[in-house]
Amino acid sequence: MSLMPATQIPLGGPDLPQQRRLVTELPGPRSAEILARKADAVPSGVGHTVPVAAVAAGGGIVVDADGNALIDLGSGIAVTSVGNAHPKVAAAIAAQAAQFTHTCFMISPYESYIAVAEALNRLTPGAFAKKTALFNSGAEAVENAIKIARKYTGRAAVAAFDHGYHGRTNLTMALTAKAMPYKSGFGPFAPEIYRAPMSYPFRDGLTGPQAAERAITQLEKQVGADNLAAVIIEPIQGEGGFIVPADGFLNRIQDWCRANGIVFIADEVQTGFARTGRMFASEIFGIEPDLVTTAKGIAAGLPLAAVTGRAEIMDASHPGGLGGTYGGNPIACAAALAAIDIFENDGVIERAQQIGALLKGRLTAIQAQDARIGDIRGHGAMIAVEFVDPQTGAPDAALTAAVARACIAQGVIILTCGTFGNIIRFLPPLSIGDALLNEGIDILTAALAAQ
Ligand code: PLZ
Repeated sequence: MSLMPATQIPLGGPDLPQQRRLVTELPGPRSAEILARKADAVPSGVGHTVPVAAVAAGGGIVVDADGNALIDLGSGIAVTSVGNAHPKVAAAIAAQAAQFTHTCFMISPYESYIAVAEALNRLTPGAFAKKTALFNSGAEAVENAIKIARKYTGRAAVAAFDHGYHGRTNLTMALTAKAMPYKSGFGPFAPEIYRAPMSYPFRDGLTGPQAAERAITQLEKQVGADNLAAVIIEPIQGEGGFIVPADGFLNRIQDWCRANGIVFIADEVQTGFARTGRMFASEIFGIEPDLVTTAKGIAAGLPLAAVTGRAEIMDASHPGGLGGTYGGNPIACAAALAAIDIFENDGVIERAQQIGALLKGRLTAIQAQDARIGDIRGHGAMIAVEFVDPQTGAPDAALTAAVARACIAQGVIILTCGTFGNIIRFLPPLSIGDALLNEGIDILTAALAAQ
């Protein structure tokens, strides 16, 4: 075993040199050794995208065990939005860890959980009275939102959308659309989950109201509005391909839910907390969901998730019906309070907007020269490129995978997504500088030209 000597491991955070630097091929020898141990010790079902072992991260850089510095265009899937190892977050974590690490909020409550709940009640869309319950992961938040909606309505059926992603637990696998890799062989799935067609302007050519009528008609005919406890939707779909619904789609679905006593749930696990250039993506569309699920960016990397929503719905559960040993862990809450302070006061939302403008500008210029880029879409620092066959418009997953592989080999952490695997998505930390963003796009441009 030849782990990097501790003296050579840099501290993470914003002081990390903001420069891409490759000192070995990827993986270098130390990462290769650690990944060989992974292969022996960790099941192959737990995959990885970038073949390096991380030792430090900050700003827009991830450093690996061989001293390579990679450009981070993924934020650990939209999590480290305030920047990895942000000093305010690290200090809050350290202070709380020295105070107490756990009492269980259901045994002896503590103030930081309540303060996170108050912040979410204030920050999520909608001026109505709200309450918040905390959990550990996005999937757990989604599970609890469905529990709450069922209890409130006394109904069983739940509708989710084509291309939707809501997690990997049994109920959330049922809500998730894509079979491979998320569901295949892992069933049977939870019952009473129904799927409706999504608004996908690039592929369906429908207006928002037209796409909404299509979805509503299908749900009315195949499920029945009276049977539906909840409709759950990502305002901008994440894993499914950064699909931005056409204007008016979400509003019409929300109105139909209201008219029919159906709880309208926005899954903002990926879109939440400044990612889209708004605190929540729901604001872009002017919707006020009954319940909002959040996770990822909320606590800068610590496991924390929330369900926030109308007080009368949130209060539907009998006492003791909601909870979990770790939900709202005090260290995660300390991290969340620090992260929320940064989101609110340190210009992070504006930075997301700038990143979006830079990315869209650069990508549009590439598209003008390259018909394989079928669509560029997204908001803020949640931008995607859809690769197609220029003749037929068919999704080109092979090209997408080849470009992503080439970028990663050059030290740019690039993520793909989409039902058809033909989308490259940009989810940089909002602490990344323009120079690294531009360099990342330069490398992508060269990788695309070489295919
Ligand atoms: N809802 C909208 O994006 C998580 C999944 C990564 P957890 N997305 C990343 C993977 O391959 O497992 C996600 C999401 C939306 C729910 C979730 C689930 O959040 O914290 O991963 O459980």
